[in-house]
Amino acid sequence: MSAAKRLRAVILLVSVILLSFFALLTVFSDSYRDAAGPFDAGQHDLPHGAPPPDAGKIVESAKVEVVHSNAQDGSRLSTSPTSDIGAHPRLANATFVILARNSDLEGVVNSIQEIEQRFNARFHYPYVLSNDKEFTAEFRSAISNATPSLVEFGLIPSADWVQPDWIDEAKASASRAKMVEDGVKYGGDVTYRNMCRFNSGFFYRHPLMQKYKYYWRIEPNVHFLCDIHDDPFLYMQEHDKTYGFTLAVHEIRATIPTLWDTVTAFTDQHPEYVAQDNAIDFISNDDGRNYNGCHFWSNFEIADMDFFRGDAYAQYFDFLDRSGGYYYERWGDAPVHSIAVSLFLNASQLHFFDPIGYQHDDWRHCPLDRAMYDAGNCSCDYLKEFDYSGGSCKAQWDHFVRTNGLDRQEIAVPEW
Ligand SMILES: Nc1nc2c(ncn2[C@@H]2O[C@H](COP(=O)(O)OP(=O)(O)OP(=O)(O)O)[C@@H](O)[C@H]2O)c(=O)[nH]1
Ligand SMILES: [Mg+2]
Repeated sequence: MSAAKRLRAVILLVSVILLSFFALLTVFSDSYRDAAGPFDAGQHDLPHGAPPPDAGKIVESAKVEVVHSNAQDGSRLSTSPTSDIGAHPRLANATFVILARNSDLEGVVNSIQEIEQRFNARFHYPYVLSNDKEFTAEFRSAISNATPSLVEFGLIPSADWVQPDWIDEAKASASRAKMVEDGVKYGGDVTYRNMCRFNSGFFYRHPLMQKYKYYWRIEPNVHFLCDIHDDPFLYMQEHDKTYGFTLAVHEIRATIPTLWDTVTAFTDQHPEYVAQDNAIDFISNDDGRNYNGCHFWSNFEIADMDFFRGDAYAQYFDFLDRSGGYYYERWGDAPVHSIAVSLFLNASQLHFFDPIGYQHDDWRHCPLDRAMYDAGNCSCDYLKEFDYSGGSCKAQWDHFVRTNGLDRQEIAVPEW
């Protein structure tokens, strides 16, 4: 063998060894991440606004070439137009978030399939699923099969989930018994209370959520009734919106007897957190003396976690939590979120997403604008929607928007 041939053979051999080494490394790191599940924190402590670290993986599986943009806040990725599935060219730093039990598997798959079909097959936003118990291998694999996007599964630390030990259990159980007697929905259920507390004050602190700024909350067995052509996250980002909703409803009074008194005790101590142009007139009919029970239905939320991670909300949540109302009553995360965004944000930062057709249980919203109804290929019956029926607060929202001149701003951006 000549010297040149020998050299070529050596180079070939070294290349093969190196390639095998890198292939093994990739397989090992993927399976490590899958097995790690519960909050592999080291991987996730990126600053807010940073692009998802695994974004390459998201689109790689969808055969789209990814280019990290040079945007100053680093919050966007741009994809090349070579996609064979028509990927949207821009992404916000955002994720879907789903809290679920292993027993919710079918419902979660249904919800993911619908949001993929109506929206995410073109956008490829990732998903974060969390659970107070380990997700089973079956759950993980079925969910991962429902979308080509990145899916991460997290275990909720028990301190963020279980009833805190400073709650007086005798008092809490007496209150649960009374609610059961009174027929209050979920009145006797401690895990429901854990869930409401987690969704109020912990989901956005979860290590898997740290790298994201915006989230879109999804629940098992919800329905997306229209095609969503544009990106709601980008809409939020570009129009300085912090909290977006589709349904607004009345709370069950028996679940929140002292919530408003507790909120006003907090705002008396911290008037500096109340925004100048807040939306108090949406949640109160008498200038703040009483809560009217209106809240944005939190099973659908698109929101900016910088708000929840900020001082106002952190202190507000701690104050409410320490009062014990999650367990001595049955405070829901929906009124807790809604009161906070209505008081601590300017009303212009709240947004009603009319084009997003959405259904949870029997309550649904379909676009009120007929043109959107047609353009979105909506599958819902216009006559059956909930917006102006008894339990809805949409009329209060309309009134609030009109009397504060916010409708003019909404009209200025007709696409949403
Ligand atoms: N991991 C976990 N998730 C839960 C638990 N309880 C509720 N969830 C999830 O929390 C979300 C809200 O729970 P739901 O039971 O739908 O509560 P809801 O929407 O107020 O009530 P419904 O009208 O019955 O849907 C759903 O995504 C559930 O899957 C629980 O004990 N563990
Ligand atoms: Mg639900």
